[in-house]
Amino acid sequence: SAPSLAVVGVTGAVGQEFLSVLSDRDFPYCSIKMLASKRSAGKHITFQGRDYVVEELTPDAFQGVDIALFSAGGSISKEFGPIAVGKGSIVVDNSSAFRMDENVPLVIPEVNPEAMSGIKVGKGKGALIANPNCSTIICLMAATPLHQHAKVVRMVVSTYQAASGAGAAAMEELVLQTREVLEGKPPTCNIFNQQYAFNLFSHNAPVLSNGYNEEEMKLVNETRKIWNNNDVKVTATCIRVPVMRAHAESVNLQFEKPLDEERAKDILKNAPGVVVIDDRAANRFPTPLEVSNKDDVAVGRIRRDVSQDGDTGLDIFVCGDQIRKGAALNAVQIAEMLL
Ligand code: 11C
Repeated sequence: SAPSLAVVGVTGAVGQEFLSVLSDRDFPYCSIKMLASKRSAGKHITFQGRDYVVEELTPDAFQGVDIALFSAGGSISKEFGPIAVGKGSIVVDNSSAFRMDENVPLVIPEVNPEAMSGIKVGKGKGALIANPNCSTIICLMAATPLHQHAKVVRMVVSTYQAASGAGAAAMEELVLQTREVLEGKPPTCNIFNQQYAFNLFSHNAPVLSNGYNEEEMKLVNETRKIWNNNDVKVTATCIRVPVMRAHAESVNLQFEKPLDEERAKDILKNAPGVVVIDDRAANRFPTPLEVSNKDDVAVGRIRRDVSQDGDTGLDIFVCGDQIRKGAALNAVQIAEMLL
């Protein structure tokens, strides 16, 4: 029979996208609970023609829930994730709370589905599965098919990250600031501590003692875990740009074995969840706008890295919808594998 679902953080940007993706993919369910903080409890949500009242997230909310999709921030996941698991729910968690926990699979369905083998609905056992960070998902959707072919030994990532990664309030602030700057007014800076519209800045995640910010170290550590390879060398620079909801990433790859441009293009054209947009003559390559609200990650600028010997280096440019494949879609694909 169809599973019972709960969406935790349902009023947020990712929570709302969970509902769209569940609907688009005709995800089967017998019931669905809309859960959020006390502040949002009592709001009404229409989903698939039915009216739902948002319920306050409490430990009892998980009674009888088979699959709980969480996107309400790390502290909520830390508190309520284990409670849900204790009640027999399988939690797919979009926060960073459990990603690096060695007992928790960190999964991109197209990349490492085997990491969650054995976890299924109907076994009467709760479990936690972590959704990787959006920048990691988008990067690895393109890098993995090439890695499987020629083995990546080093990867250098530079990101251009959208407002959506910082939530619905950051998206609203980008709109507001753009209007204010155009009207010659000082921009309202509530979410970030500096002007965002017509600007860009180093990612807002906390900076660590090694000089990297947390977002950058997520790319390093999560890649190693997902590829099950602690030897791969990864470095990253993450930047927030005034784009609404899709991340772009420049990815430089160094391989163990040779891989030429044409072969790489063929591999990417055949990779699940990836589209190639690579028209050199027309200077047409992926853009955040054209992947917005789309499921597929787009790859282009596929070219030999002239700084490396032979065919052992490639540069690529990747764009993916942060809220969709970077968060909600990936989580719902994980949920599909539980059935
Ligand atoms: C961003 N990736 O684009 C971040 C937000 O670990 O899930 C999500 C942080 C996380 O700003």
